[in-house]
Amino acid sequence: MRVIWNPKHADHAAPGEWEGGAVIPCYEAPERLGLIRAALDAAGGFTFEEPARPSEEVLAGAHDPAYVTYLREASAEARRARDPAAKQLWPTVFPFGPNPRATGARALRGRYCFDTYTPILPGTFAAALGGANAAAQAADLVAAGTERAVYVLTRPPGHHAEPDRCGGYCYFNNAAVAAERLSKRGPVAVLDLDVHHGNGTQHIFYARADVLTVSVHGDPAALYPFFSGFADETGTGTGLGANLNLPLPHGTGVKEYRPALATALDAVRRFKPAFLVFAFGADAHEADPIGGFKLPTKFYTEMGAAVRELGLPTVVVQEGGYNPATLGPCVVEVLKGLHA
Ligand code: Q9C
Ligand code: ZN
Repeated sequence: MRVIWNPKHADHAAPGEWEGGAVIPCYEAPERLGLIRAALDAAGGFTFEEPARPSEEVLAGAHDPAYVTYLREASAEARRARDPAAKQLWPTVFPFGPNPRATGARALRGRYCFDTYTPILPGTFAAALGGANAAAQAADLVAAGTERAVYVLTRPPGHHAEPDRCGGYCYFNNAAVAAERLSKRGPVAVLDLDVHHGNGTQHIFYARADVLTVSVHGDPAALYPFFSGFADETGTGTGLGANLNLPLPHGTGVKEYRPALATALDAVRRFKPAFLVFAFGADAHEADPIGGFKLPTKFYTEMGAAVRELGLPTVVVQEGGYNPATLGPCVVEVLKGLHA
């Protein structure tokens, strides 16, 4: 299986995340990518490629130009700073509502972000753009029909990134970049099986009838991202009916997950897409430190095989997964099931 990986990923390495009044070690760390790559190497059958020269053009349709400019300039500002504290840009105040006069540097940090897990560092823009380009390249390979499934090995992840906001460790929505690109050639379904709701992907395509978004995740009443992912969010305008959320309670195991996955796959089949984007997170695993679900490693083979059954040309995009011991094995299992 061909793997497009993001060679710029380590340019973004957050010093920590701001949780409950303290900075704690960051779950989303560069070692994640190395662990996945080592596991795929050990499993065998995977070839690794870098995307061609990164371009901002791949972001069109997924992100607002003003947000792209902000992220580029904020990363440059962090790079130029001499004081170490000024090399990390953290939001402290979030908007009360839209205010076009809120244009100061400190206002923009809150304007273009929605939580305290997603600082902007000197290399954030380059790392995020590398991931978006990896996703675009994978989409092009799958669209060309030469590959049935391509895996995008990247971090930081993407599915929480909104059209104009970073959050949840995410800056550019890699899955949305792939889906937008594929949508030029036919209807696309995005299936998101990260344990957290893919709010960014949902919102990017919320009014579109040609891109179905389906997400199975922890009930946002109790799990991040809290403000979206509820079952009654079904799309808007011509996109009404083209979003499906399947929230499941804390503690969900295989018995509860399997029927939800079947419902998600049925919705994808009924939509009759030409392409699938599979936003894959390993954080529904029983050993994940932040997910709260109870899926064992062996279920990931079944998950991959169930997705394979759809018989669709597929771009798999890496999202979350935060247990260093189980992340690699989960990815190997899901890709084995998908490709077997
Ligand atoms: N102290 C993804 O999986 N909340 N993002 C963490 C832990 C943020 C997860 C709380 C979780 C974001 C791509
Ligand atoms: Zn997640």
